[in-house]
Amino acid sequence: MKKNDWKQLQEFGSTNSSNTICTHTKPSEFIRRPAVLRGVSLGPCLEKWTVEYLGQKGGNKDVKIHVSTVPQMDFLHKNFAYKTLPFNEFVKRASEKKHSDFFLCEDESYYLRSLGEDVRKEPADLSKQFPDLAEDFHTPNFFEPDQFFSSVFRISSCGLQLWTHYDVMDNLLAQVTGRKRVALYSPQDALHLYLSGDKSEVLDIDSPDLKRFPEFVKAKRYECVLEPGDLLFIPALWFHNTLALQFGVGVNVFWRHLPADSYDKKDPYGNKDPVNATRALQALERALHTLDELPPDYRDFYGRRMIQRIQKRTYCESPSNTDMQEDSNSTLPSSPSSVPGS
Ligand SMILES: O=C(O)CCC(=O)C(=O)O
Repeated sequence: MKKNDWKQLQEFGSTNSSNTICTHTKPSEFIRRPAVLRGVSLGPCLEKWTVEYLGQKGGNKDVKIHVSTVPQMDFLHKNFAYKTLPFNEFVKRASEKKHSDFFLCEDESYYLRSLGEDVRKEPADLSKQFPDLAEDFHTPNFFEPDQFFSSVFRISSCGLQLWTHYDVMDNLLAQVTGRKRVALYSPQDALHLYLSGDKSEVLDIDSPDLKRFPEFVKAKRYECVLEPGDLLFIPALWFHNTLALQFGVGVNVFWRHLPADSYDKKDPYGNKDPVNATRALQALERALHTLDELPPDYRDFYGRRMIQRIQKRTYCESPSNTDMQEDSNSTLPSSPSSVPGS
């Protein structure tokens, strides 16, 4: 595989043809932006992972799944139920449009985000939870083995849409079967996304309620459609929203691109803010609490000055500046070798 096969995503609706802006030739140009690599040899999974085969090899191990009456899942208002099914039964149901056995209604939608053995402590790892299937799935080594954090099954009914969120680790989303649309937003657009924790309150990104979310129009959308054999690089902090255009199976692999002690140790999902960010947010809360003791016009005055100071100290000068930094940490390391089930 050649590095220059990666294509960075371009802004959605741009007049450039296709979803790529250019083909990069130098690894150092591989900046912390989403990029897609098409037609990767992901191993035998590309041929083998039919519903029947997944059922046979994955067996009847219980999996915890999301089930909803509507395909657009909403974590903030919990419009879905957590249910448990044997893996083989889950895959069968997720692949059908109408179900003879169901929990909520005959056309309910299913989603699996696989979990570790001890869901509160251990990140998911395909090679531990589904060793026979993990053998079929190979990804190129884009990071050192000790950076590996988790590998997660993403199996969705046709039409299933997952809420917009960010994760704190770098991530490769591999599409094995089915097609999936992925929309992404830059971390620099966070303030236009109406965040509640790591999730956006704007559920319907295609037809947003602009009375409630007027700033959303300012968020630049990047988009691609993943086909079997495609890998999408989702850098940490980039927001993403997925829509399964068909029943499909994907695997995503997270790795730590910051030093290991930057991350919260009790975070099996890889979505808790880095330790220093959490501390800074707590310190801000304390600072605001201190300001509460002053009269409103003083709070306003010092609040504005604090904002300016934070901006000066933390903002990258301009989006294009961060994009163009040549930082070896910000590149995807390349290696032609493969590891099964990593
Ligand atoms: O593919 C999906 O359904 C969701 C992927 C995702 O959220 C991720 O890769 O972090």
